[in-house]
Amino acid sequence: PFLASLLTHPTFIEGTCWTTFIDDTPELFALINSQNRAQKLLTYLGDLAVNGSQIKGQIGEPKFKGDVVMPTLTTHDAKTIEVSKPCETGWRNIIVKEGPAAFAKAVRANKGCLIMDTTWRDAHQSLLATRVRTVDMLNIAKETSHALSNAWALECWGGATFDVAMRFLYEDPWDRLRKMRKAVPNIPFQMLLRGANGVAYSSLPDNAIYHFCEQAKKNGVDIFRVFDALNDVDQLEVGVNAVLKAGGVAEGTMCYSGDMLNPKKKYNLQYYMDLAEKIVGMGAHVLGIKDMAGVLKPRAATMLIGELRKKYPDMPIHVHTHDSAGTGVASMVACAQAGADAVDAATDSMSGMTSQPSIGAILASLEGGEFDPGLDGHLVRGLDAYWAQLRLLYSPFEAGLTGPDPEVYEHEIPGGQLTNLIFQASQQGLGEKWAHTKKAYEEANDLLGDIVKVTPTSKVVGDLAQFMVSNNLTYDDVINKAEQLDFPSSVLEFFEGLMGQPYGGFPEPLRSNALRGRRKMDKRPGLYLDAVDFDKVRKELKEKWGSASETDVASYIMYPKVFDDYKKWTQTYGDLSVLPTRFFLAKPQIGEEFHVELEKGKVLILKLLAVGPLSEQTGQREVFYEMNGEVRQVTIEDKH
Ligand code: 3PY
Ligand code: ZN
Repeated sequence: PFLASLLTHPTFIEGTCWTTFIDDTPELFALINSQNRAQKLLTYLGDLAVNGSQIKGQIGEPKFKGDVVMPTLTTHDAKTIEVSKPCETGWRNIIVKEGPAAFAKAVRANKGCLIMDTTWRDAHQSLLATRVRTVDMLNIAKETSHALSNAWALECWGGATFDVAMRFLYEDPWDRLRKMRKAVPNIPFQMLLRGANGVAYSSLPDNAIYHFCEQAKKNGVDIFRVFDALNDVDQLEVGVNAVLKAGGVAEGTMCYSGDMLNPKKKYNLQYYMDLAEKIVGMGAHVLGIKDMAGVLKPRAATMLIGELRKKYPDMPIHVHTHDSAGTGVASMVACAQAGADAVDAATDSMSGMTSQPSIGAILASLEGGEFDPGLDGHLVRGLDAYWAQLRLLYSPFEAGLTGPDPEVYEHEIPGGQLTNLIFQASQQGLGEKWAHTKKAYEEANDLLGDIVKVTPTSKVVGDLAQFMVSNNLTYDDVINKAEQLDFPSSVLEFFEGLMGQPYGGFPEPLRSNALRGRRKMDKRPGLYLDAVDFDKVRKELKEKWGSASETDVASYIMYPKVFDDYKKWTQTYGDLSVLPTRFFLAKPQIGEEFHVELEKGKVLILKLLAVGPLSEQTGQREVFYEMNGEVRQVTIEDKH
């Protein structure tokens, strides 16, 4: 019917030029577009039916097979919340109307300790390989805007979500941001920015970071947690300045490492106090403390936050942790009591272990007291009823964590990386090899000079550890044979200075012996990099893909190859961010009906009818789907 309407359209018959035709007949063009999208979607669904999921990291099918039941939100005094529209009250209004400094002042004046919910970013980055898709955030967005209306923020963007969205989920991270923003107008959105590395794994030219922050602010980010993986203040300052220029709330952050309570350790109270002074001096609006491995013990938290609070009475303090050792709730409660303005937590079913501590547990611990976060535990539990189902929907990405790992105090592996390493080790039986990996990680860290470990430096330590395990190298072997060893590239990049300067300097002679004549940067890499030529990038993208939005430009600068692969993929399969996750990860039952809303009001009703036999000649199969009542057929190569 579509082709018939096209061929009989008067403009087409008259043979008027095609572009005028598109301009003058938008309804028909929209039809072509949606027919195209539908066809691409069918190609994806057909491929999934024949070849199974090609999503990297997926093992098996979701445990959750039914329809997700949406929660009813009921307050502690049994009132049901009407969620057809998003809530409009929240801390974001202050940021929007009065700006970052007023926000900082207002949160300081607030008596309780606010909560940032990390469910949409770090929780799934730490537990489910960052695989939670846009559609699943959007489906609970309105409810979230109500239940968490008094939250400090939703951490929902940046960190690994940026590249994983494109690389593994074939989604545009900017599109995710815009859609979430529309659905949650009231709660500040917070992102994680890796200082001069942006959301990449090593430094970019300064103007790329400025451009990125400008786009992030324009598209919906309010608060930027800016850190540097070595606590290198020069690297950190690039990010903070870019956020200030973009008009965002700058949360200048120090990464907490080691054990402040142990006098033999490198990073002591004085180290953090000196660092805080520099961060405050940069003009950051908020002081962030990022305990990426979950090694900030409650007593250390009391001491650190207490000292910072005394020295900086006007500066909001926001603390992040991971619950790897099982002490997350105790530490965050200690932070609240010592004067922190906000602490991080995740929805209960997405909390604990390598994720953030449970929001319900923190609320229960602070409820009714001086530092009550001001959230209704009943509403928060309502949201969790949704996430409990989603956790099962994403079961193919579970790492199989079973309990806390207090050994984290020794190996100091950050949450997300710990999950990855446990997962890899569990594939090999989690036996002796896992114990070896943890030990090797500790030794690799010592070899590199006991560095701060978080993306990207945690990868350097992890790569060196794996290199030692697979080549049977001891600590002494690495030192003694450095001149002959073929070190992993991340280790060489670190030694070159591409990730900034470590506190206390690089380990010598290991650095020189490993680099063997490669360059050594002793200042921040941005000073050596050529500025990005934005016009050139825009032109290149237009030539390749026909268009170049400013957010495309930003994605391409961060991840050129990942962006190109993502674009290629969407040419074949279209934008699949709208496809419900169960049908993105696995084929439906034969005859099972499901709906996809391609765009507002344009719903496809789909049903898998049959997968045909393998054709010996072509190696292909026919897949039959019913789409809005019509039988459609796609031919798919069988890759088995
Ligand atoms: C990231 O950089 O993605 C992190 O989550 C670091 O903790
Ligand atoms: Zn984290």
